Formats: sequence, structure tokens, C-alpha cells
Amino acid sequence: MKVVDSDTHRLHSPLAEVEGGAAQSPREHPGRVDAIRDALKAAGGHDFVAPRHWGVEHIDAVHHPGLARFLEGAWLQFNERHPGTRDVVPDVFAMGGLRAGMTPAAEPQAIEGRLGYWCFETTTPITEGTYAAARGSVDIALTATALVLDGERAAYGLCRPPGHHATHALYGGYCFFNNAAIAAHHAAAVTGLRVAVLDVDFHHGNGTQQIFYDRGDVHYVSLHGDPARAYPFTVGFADEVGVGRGRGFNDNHPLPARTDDDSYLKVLERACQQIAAQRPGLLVVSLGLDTYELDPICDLALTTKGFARCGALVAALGLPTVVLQEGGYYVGALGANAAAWLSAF
Ligand code: OKP
Ligand code: ZN
Repeated sequence: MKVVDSDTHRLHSPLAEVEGGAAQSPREHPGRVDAIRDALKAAGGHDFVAPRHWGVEHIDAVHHPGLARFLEGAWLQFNERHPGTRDVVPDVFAMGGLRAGMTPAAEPQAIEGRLGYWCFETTTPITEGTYAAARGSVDIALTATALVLDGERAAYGLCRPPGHHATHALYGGYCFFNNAAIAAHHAAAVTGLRVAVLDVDFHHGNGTQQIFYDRGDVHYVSLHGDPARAYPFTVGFADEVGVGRGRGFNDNHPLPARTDDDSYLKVLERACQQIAAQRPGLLVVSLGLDTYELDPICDLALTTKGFARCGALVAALGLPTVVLQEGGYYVGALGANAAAWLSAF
């Protein structure tokens, strides 16, 4: 398979993330890409290509244009007021309730306020190179999409940072720009065909769902830890089916803790039937590998063999397919799991 990767992601490497009131070593770090790249090289059969550069208009087509403008200048604007800050993290959030019964908040002018206006949580620091890294991750996603639009049966984009938690106007959850949503929107716009997004990351892709919730041209289907117990907690329930023209084009499959290969594959088969029933022309897979049995921040129980079965099942849809990397935090098996999924595909 064609694999699109680059080193630009290294520009995003925070020292710490704030979780549960404490600073900890980031779960989402450059070593994740090294592990996947090394395993794919060792497995063989993959053709590595560099990404092209894509204009910011592809990001603005999916996100509020203010999000990219903000991320481009945020680190510098914060450091003008607080010199020497390495990792920039909001500590005040512009929650709707602050102005309940009044006109909604305009974008604040002070950087401290802007951070809490564009961000929804504390585990996603902005460093000096974050914007460039996030742009690079989008470049990888769009280059993999272009390869498939040009006739490849499938391509894999080794995206980092991940993307599926980023909504129309918010970053967070290790995500700045929604790589899969940008890819799916681009493919739908270029082909005029319906596009399906299959999200198999452990965490529900709240951003991707939100971006396409009122659209019938992009069908979002997700398997994930039940938000009754799992991040992102507020989105990803089974009764969220889309709205307006998007009604019937959103399918959530919340899963219980410790779901194993056999149970997971039964649900994945159902998800694939839902995708096939809408007759898409192209498939985007948000490939999170944090459903693995040893993942340190998740609670499903898939095995490396299970990932191979998943890859084979998705391939059987017979669709042109763009596979984009999302999460996966047990670095000791991350490469083997990516290789298993992609080789079986
Ligand atoms: C990104 B991806 C919960 C904190 C959650 C963010 C998790 C983002 C996962 N206490 N931190 O979907 O793998
Ligand atoms: Zn995840």
C-alpha cells in the first residue's frame, strides 16, 4: 500500500499534558510515528511517499476560518505576554453558560481568552511548532486522499497529530485540525459522490460527527467506548442519528468495557453493512489502534490478530479507501497492530 508520511509531526512535542489536575508525560508523542513507520518498513510491501503541500483553504472548508488564524499566531501571542512559555494551555474556558441569556461571546481579544474560546480541554498544548505540525498532518491526509482519487485502491496517511476530536470551531483531545473530515469533504467535493467515514478509534470522533451532522453527503459511522464512561463523554451516543439532510447518515456503536475480538467484529460487520447500504463512492477510515487490549488509556480488548481481521473485513467493502492514523498509545505493539491491519487490508 502507498504510505504517506513525513517528519513535520516532530515540530509538535509538548513536555507535558494536564490530565486529572496533574501534569504528565504526553501520551501522544513523536515515538508513536517512529513505531508505526519502523514496523511498516520491516513488514515490507509498502511504498513510502512524501506529502504535497496543500493550501489552508482546505482547512477553512471544514473548520471555522478563525481556528486556523488563531492556531497560526497563538504561541507567539501568548509568549508576547508571558515570555518563555514553552507549552501554551488554556486555563479559562468560554463556556456558553457564562453569557447565558445574553448575546453569545465574541472572540476575546486577549490571548488568555482566545485560548479558552477555541479549545475545549487541557491535554492539547500549543508549542512553537504545533501549527506547522498540524498543517503537515492535514497535508498527509489530503495527499493520501489524492492518491486514491487518482486511482489507487487504498492509501495510508500516517497522520500525527490526530484529528477526529477537532470540531468546526474547537481544538482539543490531542487534535488541532480534523484530518479525516478535511479528507472526506475534499473527496466529496471533487467526486460529487457520497463518502463514508468509518471511525474505529477507541474514542468517539465527536469532531467528525459534529462537522457532518447535518450533511447527507458524508456518512459517519463509529465504534467506540460508550461515552457513558469514556472520553469525550458528551457525544457518541446511539440515539445521535443526524439532523435535517444528515438524518440517517450518522451511526454510533458505543461498546462495553473489555469488548474482545469476536464481539467487536460482529459490530464492525454491522457497521460495514450500514456503510454499504448508503452506496458510497469512497471510504475514509479513522484508524485508531487504542482499542488494543493493553492500551494505557482505554478499556477495550482487541488483539493484534483481531486488528488483521478488522482490516480484512473493511477491505471486503471493496471501496476506494483512505486510511488515516488517529490514536493508539501502547507503543510496544502500535507498529505491529498498524502493520497487521494494513497488511490484512
Ligand atoms: C485522542 B484519540 C480523559 C482525558 C482524555 C484526551 C484523549 C484524546 C484521545 N481523562 N485526554 O481519540 O486517540
Ligand atoms: Zn483515541
